[in-house]
Amino acid sequence: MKRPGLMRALVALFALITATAAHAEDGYDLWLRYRPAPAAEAAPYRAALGEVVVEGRSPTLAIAGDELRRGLGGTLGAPAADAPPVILGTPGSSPRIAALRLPLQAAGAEGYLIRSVTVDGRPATVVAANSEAGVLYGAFHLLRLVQTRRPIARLDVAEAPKVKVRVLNHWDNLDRTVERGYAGFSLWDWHKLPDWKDSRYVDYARANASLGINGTVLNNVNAKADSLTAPYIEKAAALADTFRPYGIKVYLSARFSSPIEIGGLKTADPLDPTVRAFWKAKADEIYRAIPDFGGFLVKANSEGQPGPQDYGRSHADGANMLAEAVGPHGGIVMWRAFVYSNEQPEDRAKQAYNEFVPLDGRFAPNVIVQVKNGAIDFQPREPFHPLFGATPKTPLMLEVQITKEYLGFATHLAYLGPMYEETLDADTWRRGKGSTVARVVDGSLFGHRLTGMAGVANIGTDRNWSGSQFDQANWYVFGRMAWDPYLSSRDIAGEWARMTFSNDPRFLGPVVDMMMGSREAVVDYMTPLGLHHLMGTSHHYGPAPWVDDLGRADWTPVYYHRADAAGIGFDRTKTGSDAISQYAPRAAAELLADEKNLLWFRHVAWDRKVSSGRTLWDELVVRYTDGVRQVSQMRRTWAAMAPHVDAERHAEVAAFLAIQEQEAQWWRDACLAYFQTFSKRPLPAGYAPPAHPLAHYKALRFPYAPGI
Ligand code: GCV
Repeated sequence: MKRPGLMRALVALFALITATAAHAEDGYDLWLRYRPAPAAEAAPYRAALGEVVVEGRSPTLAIAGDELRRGLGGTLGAPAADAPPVILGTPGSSPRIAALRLPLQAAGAEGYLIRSVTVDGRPATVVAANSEAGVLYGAFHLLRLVQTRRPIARLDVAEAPKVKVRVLNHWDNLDRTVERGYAGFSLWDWHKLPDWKDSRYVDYARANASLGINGTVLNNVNAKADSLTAPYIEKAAALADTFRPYGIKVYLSARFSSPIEIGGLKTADPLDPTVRAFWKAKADEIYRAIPDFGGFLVKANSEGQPGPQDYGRSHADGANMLAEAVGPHGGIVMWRAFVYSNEQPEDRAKQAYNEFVPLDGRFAPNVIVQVKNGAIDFQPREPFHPLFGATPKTPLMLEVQITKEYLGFATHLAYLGPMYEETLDADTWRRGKGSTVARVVDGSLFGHRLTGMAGVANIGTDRNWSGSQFDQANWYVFGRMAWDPYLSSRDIAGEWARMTFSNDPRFLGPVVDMMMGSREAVVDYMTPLGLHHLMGTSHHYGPAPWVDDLGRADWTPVYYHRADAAGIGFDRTKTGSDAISQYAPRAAAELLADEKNLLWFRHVAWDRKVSSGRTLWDELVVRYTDGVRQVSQMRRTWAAMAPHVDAERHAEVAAFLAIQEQEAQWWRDACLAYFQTFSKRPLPAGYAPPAHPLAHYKALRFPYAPGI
């Protein structure tokens, strides 16, 4: 008996099941999803990109070929027999590439060319580089063009990284907790290493290589000396072996007091010959296990960490001692400038500059000083760090946080591209107009060849790697900007959204706009107009602007906002701490003129009129409220994207946005309830009072907040 209705229903059900299965995604694949393109979109790529031909044999070249086959196969299906081949290799690995005599000089050690060429009288696409890592980067670039549906007829791409050291800093502890980590536990399974290598290590390496990230610091800057003992060196070597074919070097954070803790010495004084011998021997031992070891990252004399000042020595003495140990092996030392001490009466924002500017010119050539984007600590907004541009003889690398310690952890959607861009584009005016932080970072301002950019990783064991789907975008944008600090954050957001979700313009327009506004929304509902460090004690979750009783004044919010009956804000002009004088005069003038920094640099009367024509108090209420409104708008935007996103990821983002909206409201209400006790002014008409009395917010406790 024919039952066409039932048959149709079954066919429809089957189609639904397969479609759902095909589209069920949890974010594990990141931006390397390689989902099938609709036939019409695939057609020009299928016609242009045929079989992948790897010329030469090496693990890295094989990986590049496999990735291209996987990516093109997934996106376009099996290669068409008559489509021009894609040929990969270096002039050294491939006589055919050598015969093309491509202009590879400018590609340097890690760059590449992608060209439409003629090989053996037939059209072909060639991905060529001087090094195998360059070929791998080129392969990922070609995939990106396909994934983002860029034109590929007559390809002529030439790329080289503008920054040499492009590293993730993992604040991962040996027990697998992650300081300021909101994505589960550390990926590194130290206990099972070196014998068991989790397959995730390879996917981690693939993701990084796809962005051009070429280094990873495995352990927390608040380091344990154990990381430098023989068993842990062997474990790190196993990771280094896995990452090597992906062009990724391993680095370690070094605890300055290791000579005492694991070397049996009585001192860690950097000028003591036995201490120097310890570090030399330790470096030799590491290089025997990891011949391409990148070097050390050091947090010294900061937040209780040991350092050279414990022995009356300078940061340069400490850094140079380690530089001497790794130098013969080609290693570097990344010495952090994140130093401040509450024993000093000086404004915390001034201390790193005061410490490091006098040392300019005293660091060994293989030392680079690592400087956070701002002078306090990864706040939602900070003016650029005054050290940028102030040490012409010392290379500085930029450190940004990818993890969102102060921006709502994993559940707040905040795309950090605009924040990185704001710092990189900032003009230090140290060598006239255009002396941007990007030019300090890429070395062009003062002619440095050792250059770098570091991102504090947001990666953990969560299936989605970063704690949320949109936090993957922050890993992505860090990598892309470390490769080229002049890229636009909007373009990168578009790229990421295309690869991670959809190429549909009905998705891209609203979602890229949402991403671009998202960090500003956080600034508005947490710390508008230059306020900073109002977060809960130690865990930094939620608002606690009232905290005034910690062991150190410079960890309390009241130290930073200084609200009183007269007004609010930290006077860093001449009448106050004069931190502004650490900037070049033109830069100082620009920073002071920008209302975004108002309360960073000035204590302002509650009734002073701001640019909107409102009083400062009213403006604060408006900004806090608007931050919440923006998140509500983000929720609506995302809800409308359901047709374009698989159900699982859509639901996760929607749920997190709901949390963000509640927490934005909490931030607004708690801060306004507290600041109103000083301003003693009513909220402007039409603005709702806080939902609870101040005591309610003050009583909240979060002893198990993540990331501590
Ligand atoms: C790794 C901030 C964080 C600390 C971090 C420190 C640093 O203070 O709260 O967790 O320590 O920065 O960058 O060293």
